[in-house]
This record gives sequence, C-alpha cells and structure tokens, in this order.
Amino acid sequence: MIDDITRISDAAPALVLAATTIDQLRGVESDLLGKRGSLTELKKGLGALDADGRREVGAALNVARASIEQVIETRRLELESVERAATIAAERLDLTEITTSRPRGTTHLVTQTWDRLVDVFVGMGFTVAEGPEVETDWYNFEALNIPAAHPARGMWDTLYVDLGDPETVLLRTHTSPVQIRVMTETPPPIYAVMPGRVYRRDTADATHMPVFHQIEGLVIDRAISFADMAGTLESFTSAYFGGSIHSRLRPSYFPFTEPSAEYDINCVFCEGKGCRTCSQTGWLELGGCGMVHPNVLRNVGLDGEEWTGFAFGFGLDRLALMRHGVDDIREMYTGDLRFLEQFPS
Ligand code: FA5
Repeated sequence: MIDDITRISDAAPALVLAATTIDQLRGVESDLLGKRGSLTELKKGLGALDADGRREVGAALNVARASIEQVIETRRLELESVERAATIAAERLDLTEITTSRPRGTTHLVTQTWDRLVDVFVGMGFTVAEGPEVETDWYNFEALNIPAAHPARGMWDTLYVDLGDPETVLLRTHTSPVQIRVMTETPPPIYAVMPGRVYRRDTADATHMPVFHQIEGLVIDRAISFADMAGTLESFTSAYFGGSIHSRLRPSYFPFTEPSAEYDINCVFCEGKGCRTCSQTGWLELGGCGMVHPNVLRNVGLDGEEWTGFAFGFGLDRLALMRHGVDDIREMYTGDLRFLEQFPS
C-alpha cells in the first residue's frame, strides 16, 4: 500500500498542472481526494491491516493528502488570477474610439464671457444671483424709482407681454430688477452680481441687439462710498482686461442711482490713442453705475441712514466684443461656425 500511496502522490503534481481551468482542477481534485478518489479508495483498505500497519499506512496517507492539497491550492490561485486577467481584458472599453469619431463643440462666446465675468467677481468676493426674464412693471421700473409716465421710461424701449392689466408684465429691459429681488430677499451686507438676458425694442446694428445680456452688480453695506465703487470697477477692469486697460467714470443720469456715472474703458483696439471704433476719443462705453438712490432703498424697506451702496450694469456682449477685438455684435448671433470656431473654450 505504501508503494501505491507513493505512486499516487508522485503522479499528482503532473495531473494538477495539466488542469488549465478551475473546472478541470475540480475534476482532478475529485479523482484524487474525492469520495471515490484514488487516495480515498486506498484508505478503505486500512481495516484489513494490523495496528502497526494501520498506523504506518495511515500516517503515509495523511502526508500524501496534505502534499496533494497544497499542490492543488497553489494551482487554484494561479488559475484564478489568469481567469481574472482574461475577464478584465474582455470587458475593457476603448474610450478613445468614442471621442475621435466626432468633432467637439465649444461653449458660445457669450457663455464663455458670462462664466469668465462670474469667475472674476466671485474671486473679488461677490455672490451670484439670477432673476426671471419676464418681469412685472414694479420690479423693472416702479421699485427702481421710475414711476409710470416718468420721462425716464423712454430710456428703455420696452416689449410688453399680453398678461394681466395692459403694460404690467414685460420682458425685462435690464438686469436692474434683480437688484430689487436680491435686496428684498437677502438682508445686507450684500455683495452680488446678476448676469442675465434682457430685451429691448432696439434695431440690430454694430453695437446693438434687441436681445442681449447684461451683468448687474450690487453692493449694500455700512459706509460704502463712491470711492469704493470706483476702486471696485478699476480692480475689475484690470482683472478682466489685463493691466494695460483702465476705467474712467463720467457723470450721467439713471433714476435708480444718485450720483450716476457712465463706466468707460480705454479703447482696446487702439489702447487709448483714438480710432474709428472709439470715434477718436480713446474710450469705449460699457455700462452705467452709481450710488443706490435713497428712494430705491426705501422701496425695499432698507434704512438709508444705516445702509448705503452702489450698483452697476454692464453690457455683457459688449464686454465680449472688447475683450476679443470683435467689431460687430451681430457676428456673435449669426451662428456662423467660421466665427464661433475662433473662440474655442
Ligand atoms: C442700464 O440698463 C442700467 N440698468 C445700468 C445701470 C445699472 C446703471 C445699475 C446704474 C446702476 P443702459 O441702458 O445704459 O443702462 O445699458 C447698460 C449697458 O448695456 C450699455 O452701456 C451697453 O453696454 C449695453 N447695452 C444697452 N443696449 C444694448 C443693446 N441694444 N445691445 C447690446 N448692448 C446694449
């Protein structure tokens, strides 16, 4: 019997190695160690031996079984790792195939400008708010100190929506109504910018569109002065246009700010020397600004003795034109890929 055990034990490693799958290995294991396996069959002969013979053969059987189990376990680990590698290779996705077959789009120049402006102002500590494009007369005009029949309403050619009483619902003519929404919803101090789309009955030309974009800014805090506004706008100008472009403020009029100013920057085309685009002045007008009017503070329930602030509203499309040296705003809205592809995001 000892010879039989040795023979089975010596032959086992070759049988185990010949198994190339986990299933085959299970078969070999069953042939050697299973209920009807060759080693198990030998064990059944133990009963016919005397006590010494049983001890000797029993010990040899245990040694053989342990060594065969060891060989099987080592092979199982090998086969499992081979099978895992095969599964990973079979399930691998080639992602490069998907991207190379289609041209990639980019975000529109206006969207890029919107994102960049928001980034600059967020970097300066401002939060971002948005409001509805369909507004009521109260938010767009009344609360901004522009009562009905006030001549200042003529500053904005308004598109009215056929809802409610005549001329009470409109497409907002500027982003300033979002100032009112922010002031009524958030207690000061407020440092917010409000980008958005606006509508006017303007005829399209090189600097005007009937649908365009603005970015509004609002600061309300204690002891805010005109100098804070001038400093903030100059910091913004350098951050957005780079160090060679500066801003200036010119006296102006808006019903919702007092005093009011126009915000100009050095002409980016001639850097202030004077050219056709800036009508030889060296300056380009980008928006309005001023100290928030006491009547506006009163309309939103803020105490003008405690709180002061400033607001500004810039033409977002015009900022895009200036930054990229585009001389006609209509180019941005024709959807011509030859134009749009010049501004990859
Ligand atoms: C306003 O709309 C004021 N709400 C701005 C403001 C806000 C003043 C807060 C004070 C305090 P204005 O109508 O000037 O102002 O428009 C602001 C800017 O929008 C203009 O300087 C210009 O850059 C841009 N803009 C005006 N009309 C058009 C248009 N039709 N197409 C493209 N951009 C325009």
